[in-house]
Amino acid sequence: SVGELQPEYDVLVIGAGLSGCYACHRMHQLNLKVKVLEAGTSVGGTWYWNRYPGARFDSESYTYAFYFSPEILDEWKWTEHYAPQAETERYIRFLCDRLGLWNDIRFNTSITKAHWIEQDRFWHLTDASGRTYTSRFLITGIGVLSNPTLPNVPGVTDFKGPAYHTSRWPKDPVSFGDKRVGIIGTGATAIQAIPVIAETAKSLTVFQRTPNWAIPLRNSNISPEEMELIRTGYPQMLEKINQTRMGFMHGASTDSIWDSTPEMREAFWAELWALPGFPFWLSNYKEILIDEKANDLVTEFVARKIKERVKDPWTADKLVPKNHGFGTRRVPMETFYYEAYNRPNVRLVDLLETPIERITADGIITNQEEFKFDMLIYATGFDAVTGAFDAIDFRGTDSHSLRDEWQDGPRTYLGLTVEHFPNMFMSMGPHQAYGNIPRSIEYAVGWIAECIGYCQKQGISRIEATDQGVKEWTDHVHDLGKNLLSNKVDSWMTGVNKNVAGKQKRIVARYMGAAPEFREKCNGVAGGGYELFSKR
Ligand code: NA7
Repeated sequence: SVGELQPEYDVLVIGAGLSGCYACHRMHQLNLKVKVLEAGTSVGGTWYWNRYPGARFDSESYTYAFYFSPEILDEWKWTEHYAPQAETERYIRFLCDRLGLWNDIRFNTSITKAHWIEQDRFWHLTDASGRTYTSRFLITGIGVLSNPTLPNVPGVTDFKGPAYHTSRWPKDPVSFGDKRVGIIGTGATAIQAIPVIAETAKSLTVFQRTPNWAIPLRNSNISPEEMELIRTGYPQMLEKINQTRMGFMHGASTDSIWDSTPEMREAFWAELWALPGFPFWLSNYKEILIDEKANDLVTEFVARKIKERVKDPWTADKLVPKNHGFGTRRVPMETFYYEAYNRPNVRLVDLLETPIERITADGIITNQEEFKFDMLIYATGFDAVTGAFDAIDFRGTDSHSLRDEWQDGPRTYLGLTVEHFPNMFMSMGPHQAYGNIPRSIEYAVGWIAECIGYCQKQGISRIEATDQGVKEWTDHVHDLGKNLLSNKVDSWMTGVNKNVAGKQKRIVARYMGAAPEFREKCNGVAGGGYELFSKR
């Protein structure tokens, strides 16, 4: 009405990764005034920050991209089955060009506060320089793995040579040629970086706490003819992707491990092992991720594969995980990772046996030995899932603090909304189906856009998850994960980060049902006029 206070924007979006870029596009389609606020100097999110050596997809490039625009899908050509970071960054910039997003993204803008003010019913955001922004709706696209963490060891800032977290890698090329390099961590990131750094470093010392079950990626180039086949096959590919639990082309096998003889198992596993990418993890016997006995069998197979590839028996043994079974943490995909340890310039240090005592000006001291380095690399991971939320002071109605509300684990409705946080929507927040993340983003942002469109049409100025909605969804998400072995293991997927105070305890961070069921449930809520939301 005349004289009513208007916010600066209809919609503010935090983060210009895949979520933020797609959200910007969908808001354009609704003719809404939108601004995307991004901490970095360009678009890409995960694929902007993670430019460490060896960074690449370990999902097929053509399934790990957007499908919403047939024109964009048709025009873009991937050159590798598992795209390296630079190619993905180019792809996201291309998206922004084609969709005309650049003018609505503000860079170098790190949001520190996001407060809902009931008086004007606006979101009030503040950036690190103190500038404020207001909007009616808020969409977070702040990532699942975006808040990097350093090891909680004494002296972590004392090292005087170059030291990089893999997720804050410099844009200028880094050379390892004459350098003694130390790297801490052996997660998916380190497993990509180690073989590449080992090729040129004078020496590379790997500090491992928990080994992981990595399997071969088997990347290869895509010829123009093959790309042509991929392009014509997109509709069938999408049909398949839409049916699988994790949103990849690889569905779970319906075969029971208990119907197979040892010979049949061996043959099946050899077949899966030879395939590129995720099939060994995702298309394996249906019991391996829920039944400990089944898991033991497949674990034994992978242990054998690792030991065959590493020459030094001590190192080979240390690289085999002892405390968790195959597939119960995120499975890193590797390209000659294990062979890297056969090089004379690479050495493994087992931190379970010889823990780090401190980091010094020129290296690392364990309880056994002093190491001197010219460069240190922290491949130590992230304060995952809720970490990006904790880094911003989110306040809802009556100054409810999101950090406080989620202290014992996140509570959400559909993973998309939170009680006490009206008009706020999360893309890739906790309790969403992750798996193939771009697929999940396309769905989540699409749902959010439809909800905002609905509010516009119905004259709703304030929509908020109800207590009942949050309770039912949170209970449902907790139930879904009960049988999974992965929920009994510490990892970023269970919200554990030993470097962060208050993150020592396992939580249910993700929706662990099948992606089609997630979408069906969310579609039902929307179709019913946004059930269990309060609307005014
Ligand atoms: P991850 O998978 O969380 O790995 C982090 C690694 O760093 C892991 O090996 C940790 O050992 C290690 N770490 C962390 N803190 C320490 C300390 N204080 N001392 C020694 N070692 C430490 O992160 P990534 O970046 O590799 O991968 C993240 C995801 O990105 C990945 O799963 C894919 O989905 C893509 P720990 O296991 O905690 O013993």
